[in-house]
Amino acid sequence: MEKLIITAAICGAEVTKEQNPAVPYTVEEIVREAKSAYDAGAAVVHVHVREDDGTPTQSRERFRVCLDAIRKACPDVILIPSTGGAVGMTAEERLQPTELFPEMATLDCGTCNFGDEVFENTMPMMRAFGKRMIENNIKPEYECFEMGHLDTVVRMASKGEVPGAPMQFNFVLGVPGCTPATVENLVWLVNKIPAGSTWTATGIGRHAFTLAAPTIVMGGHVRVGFEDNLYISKGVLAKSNGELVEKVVRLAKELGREVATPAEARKILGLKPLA
Ligand code: KMH
Ligand code: ZN
Repeated sequence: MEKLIITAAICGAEVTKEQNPAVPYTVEEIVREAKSAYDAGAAVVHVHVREDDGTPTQSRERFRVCLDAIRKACPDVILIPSTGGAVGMTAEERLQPTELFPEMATLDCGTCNFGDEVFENTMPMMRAFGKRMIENNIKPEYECFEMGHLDTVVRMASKGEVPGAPMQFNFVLGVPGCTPATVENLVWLVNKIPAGSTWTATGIGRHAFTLAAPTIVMGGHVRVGFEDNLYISKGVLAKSNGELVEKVVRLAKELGREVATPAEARKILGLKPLA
């Protein structure tokens, strides 16, 4: 079986230090959390950025500073900046990190409920995001929160509206209001991806590790991190993103799956090797 790519979603836009004091806001804290995940075995870091007070931002300059600082600490890591940002941000605001020409970025595949709010990703917005990623040669990670998101983005790829094969999907399951994090739903989604695609699964909250285990067995890749889950076990806050990644590494070891280095992950994802 292909080696396992572990992604760490270190920060997100919604979680706060009140919920877990280790949630990073400042550049230094973001680098600390990225490094802890990288040292534990994450080949990929999914990046959101915050103002020092924790306010989510999509500022190009804040992204530039954070991405550069993470690269300095974790030289070969694959960075996937968010174009999802936080609920309520405009498309223009959200697209700012694509102006930095990252090798990858997220592309969210449809409007959905997000707890009590609505995360807006209309077809025209998605076309604009797809066009930008084609123009700037960015490989999207297609974030699917709902079953229909997968069909939508595969259809868009067939029309050339978003980058096509090989596609990388992230099935984010268990967001309140969206598709639940069950093995049945995961299998349904994985059976529908185009041949030659790669996929990652993200279980939200208490589903982080219960979805990671079947994903490891099924040959998918795993995302964990404070964006998705703040606990290492029931009622026990994780001390760092590294601790969450370490748990996935342990699961992989027990289940006989090797963990990919960033260079191996680049190959699996069809990215260019680093010069
Ligand atoms: N913060 C969520 C509303 C992404 O990074 O592309 C959206 C999100 C998805 O986190
Ligand atoms: Zn995100």
